[in-house]
Amino acid sequence: MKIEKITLYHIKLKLKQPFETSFGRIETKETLLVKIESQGFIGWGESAHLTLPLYTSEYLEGGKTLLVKHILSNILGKDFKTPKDLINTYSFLKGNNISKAGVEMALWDLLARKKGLPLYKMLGSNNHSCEIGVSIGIEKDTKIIIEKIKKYLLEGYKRIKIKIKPGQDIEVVKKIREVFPDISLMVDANSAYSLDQIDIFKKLDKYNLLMIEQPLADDDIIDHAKLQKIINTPICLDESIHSFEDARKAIELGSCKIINIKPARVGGINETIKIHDFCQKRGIPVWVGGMLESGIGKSFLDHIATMSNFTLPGDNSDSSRYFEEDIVENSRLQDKGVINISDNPGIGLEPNQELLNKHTVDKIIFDI
Ligand code: OSB
Ligand code: MG
Repeated sequence: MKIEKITLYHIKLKLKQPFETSFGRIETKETLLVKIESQGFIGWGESAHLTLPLYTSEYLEGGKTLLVKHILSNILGKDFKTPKDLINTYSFLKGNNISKAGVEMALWDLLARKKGLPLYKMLGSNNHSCEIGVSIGIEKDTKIIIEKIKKYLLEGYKRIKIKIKPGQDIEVVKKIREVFPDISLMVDANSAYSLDQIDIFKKLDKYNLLMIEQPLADDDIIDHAKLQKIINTPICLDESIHSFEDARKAIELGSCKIINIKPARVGGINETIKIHDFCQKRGIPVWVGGMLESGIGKSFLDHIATMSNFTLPGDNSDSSRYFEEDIVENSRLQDKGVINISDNPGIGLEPNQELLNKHTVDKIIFDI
């Protein structure tokens, strides 16, 4: 389809509560929405950057410049039959997967809408629901985390993830396990540790955690393999996996038993499918990770999480978990920790125009 018009929206959504991880604290989610238009159809995508390069080396202003100057301006007026055709136009640009993912996903949405198919059918799934978990940030007092867990369990979330950092790890898990001995619980360290701190992981190993997400540095897949040999709890990689090649190498080395696939981090849906299929062949379960996306980005995660090897609940929580006000309203039906995806074409929803205008801080239009 020939791309006739592109609009890039830079939006700001206030979080209900700050979200703290070992790399920092996020109070407002800034994110980029990509809208592409062709033959009367519209496709939406989201490049869910963070404002600073704390999680990966990408960050919003850098990604925005790249999109404006070198990606969006270059694809305007071009004709794409498949997402691969689109990827070929920018694959010479290294990295910057979060930026690329927003455009790639917008094309998937556009192609699905043109065909009149919900995205999950384009991905080959027949299943139209997925189970969701929730990711809880670091708090000063573990009592606050315990209250949050109670609330989220009542809302039906199927898996609880808590963020840890040195000094706020074993004790926090111990206290949570005293109150909730059997819940599906995992921890995410966001690369805050090194192998010198192996004793911490040996202790965490006793708490029957579903997995430990990204304990060591993103480029430390050798040390992750050493750690995985010593502990029984499965290691899940997040930051280390930017591509199918990264996943292949990590699995070959035994660096993890689970992978968190974030379409944003790997450049979109094409790479997501490659990683998903490879992991399935190797018996590595996957789940869909999030970047505190708006309802647009999250709805992609819902569709993706229907694929057959996404056997663990994802971080595609409901908008009500994140924002005072999202740009998508009442969109993603949540029934006791399960998202039931609509059969509308594409991702099946659009931003509310009024809310989008209200939360847009910058808008750039490309027109032929
Ligand atoms: O490590 O998975 C992560 C949010 C921003 C950056 C990195 C991470 C996260 C989360 C929250 O854990 C995921 C979500 O609920 O969207
Ligand atoms: Mg993570």
